[in-house]
Amino acid sequence: MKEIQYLNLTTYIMKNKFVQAVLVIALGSALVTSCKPKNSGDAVSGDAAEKAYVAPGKYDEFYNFVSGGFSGQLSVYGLPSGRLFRVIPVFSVDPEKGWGYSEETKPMLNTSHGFVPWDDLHHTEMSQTNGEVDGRWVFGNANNTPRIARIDLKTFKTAEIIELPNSGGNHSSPFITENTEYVVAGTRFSVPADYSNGDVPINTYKENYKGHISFVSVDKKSGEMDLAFQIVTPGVNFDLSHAGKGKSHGWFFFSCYNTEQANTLLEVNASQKDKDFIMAVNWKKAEEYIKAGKGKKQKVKYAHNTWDEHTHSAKSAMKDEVLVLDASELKDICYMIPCPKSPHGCDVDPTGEFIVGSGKLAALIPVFSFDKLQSAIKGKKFEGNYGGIPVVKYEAALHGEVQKPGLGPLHTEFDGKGNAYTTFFVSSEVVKWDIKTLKVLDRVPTYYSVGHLCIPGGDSKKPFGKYLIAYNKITKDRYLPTGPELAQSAQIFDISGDKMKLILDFPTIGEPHYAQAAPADLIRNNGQLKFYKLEDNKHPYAAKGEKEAKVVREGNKVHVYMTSIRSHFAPDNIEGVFLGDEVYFHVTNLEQDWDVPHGFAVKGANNGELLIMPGETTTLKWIPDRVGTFPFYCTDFCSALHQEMQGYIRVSPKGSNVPLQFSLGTNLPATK
Ligand code: CUK
Ligand code: CUA
Repeated sequence: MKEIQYLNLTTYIMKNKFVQAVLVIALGSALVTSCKPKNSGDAVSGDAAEKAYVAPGKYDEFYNFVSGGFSGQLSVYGLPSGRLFRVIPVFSVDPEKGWGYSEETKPMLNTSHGFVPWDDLHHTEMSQTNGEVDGRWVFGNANNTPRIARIDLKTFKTAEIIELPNSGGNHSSPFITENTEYVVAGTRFSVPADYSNGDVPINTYKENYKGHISFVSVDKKSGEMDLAFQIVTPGVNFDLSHAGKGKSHGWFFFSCYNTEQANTLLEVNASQKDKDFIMAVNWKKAEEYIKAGKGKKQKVKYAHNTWDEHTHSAKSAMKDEVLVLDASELKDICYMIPCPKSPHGCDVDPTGEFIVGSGKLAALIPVFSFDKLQSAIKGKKFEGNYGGIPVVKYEAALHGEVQKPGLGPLHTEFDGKGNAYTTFFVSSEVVKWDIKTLKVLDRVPTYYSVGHLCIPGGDSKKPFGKYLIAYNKITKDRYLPTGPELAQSAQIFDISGDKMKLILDFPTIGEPHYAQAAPADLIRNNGQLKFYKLEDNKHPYAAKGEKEAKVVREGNKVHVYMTSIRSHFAPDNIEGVFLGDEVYFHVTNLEQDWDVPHGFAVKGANNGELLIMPGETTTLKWIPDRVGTFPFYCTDFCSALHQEMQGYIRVSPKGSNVPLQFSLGTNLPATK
């Protein structure tokens, strides 16, 4: 589809209400199918590929933290090589690492709905200090059962998950303020608040459905999160957001669509209005109102799960209250800025002056000015209100529009040199433009249908504008086929020169949405943990040496205090377990050296394996389902005699007289 046709089509839709619905559907399917750029075969030229080459044994320049979308995980790649280092389980169970399978990790996935072993992770955001990426934590959002996770970059492990009440679809999340004061979450699906009666006819959306924006505070030292307050808004769909920075520090910007407040066939009914909104939130002001006691206490229920590095265990606490500010009552915390046609990405440039809205159905990119917004608010340049929230006049807040940039703008990142880079889903390209003059400077095709993009530090005050990574939705014909489902992909562009140059593409895990990247040294030298110190191990079932290994019966529960070291378990022969028992293997890895995990698996376990880091204790619950003898073994090739790292557990009928006994290196006395 050509740009000009698209523009005519848009104008036509505007003028002719009768055909509006039908044509919006057509546009919608254009968004889904997208156009394919020409010359997709020979995209990498000359010495370009060399730039992505990182020789064996050499380190990459950047870490890249990439959301896994519907995989619920976070993957860690190196840039520019595109090498995959690790998949960090966050919201989804991962049998490879025992995440959600070991007894210690199960509480991390607890919610007010019980154990939820999956979610949809779209956005990653790294912690910042003074607006710069600081390499301490990376946050991720759960879309489906609203949650925010904090991943510790010393251990590359999920350290905390907090659930969000009053929300449905936590999409506009987890974006942070410039000193990581808050991580925010805007609900994609407005819903009746948890503290109201939700058993209402769906067609009462306008009156009963509400949006909630959550401000989750982050402790400066520990990183621990706390739901500080929420702001209730009219029912709309909050899509994305970014914090102000520098001069706009203290503000947050949220894109919202479906300001039509439709609750059916949104592809038509939520595309009626010429403009939706970007909601500007003065969170400093909101903080003042909270301090002044203006927040209403509301009864809700949400889980807060934390990981303790000393007990190697998670705790889940259920909370029951939240403070809510009403945006329609407190007139100076929220302002709506009109933004053309279903805005998606909402991005703030490194100076904090420019706010970019990307209307999925718009044929231009509006860029708003923070200074102009401030004087518009002061001068009350409003055009009425939306559900009690003042609507600032479009022109009064507008810096300008990028004309004819491409089709279907989604997301924008910055290089710190005055340039913005926007992805276009429909026209499958990344477009570089000048933030001040709004002139298009360069465009490159992507293969195909790019969603998010990432420049290391690209949404902070200090971008490292050397590489740009585009995350694509469709890879038809790019890789060897793998049946009906094909890999999504990332493509790395060198953006150090005037023109963007493709240097590498590689398939990704799950569906990548947003990603963050930071200089490798920042994370490598942040005090990376190499192993857990045994003397600090406070796990209640730890065995800190083979002498402490034992098997203890408590009713029908059998606790095995087991140790693992190259290349045996202690104990490795266990008898006196009966059908109907619940067996808990608490395995402590006695190694005190980097990179020597041991694994543990037992036949018939309806469970994952354990993968136990040096100095750590981890528990596998096993309920034997039959009488017999069952082997267990180490799953991680830990030494030349790894295959010797094994043992047996004997299960006897209930009521049999086999005594509980265990051994290592000696034979147990024979019992019938
Ligand atoms: S969304 Cu994925 S392409 Cu969920 Cu951030 Cu825009
Ligand atoms: Cu321990 Cu293999």
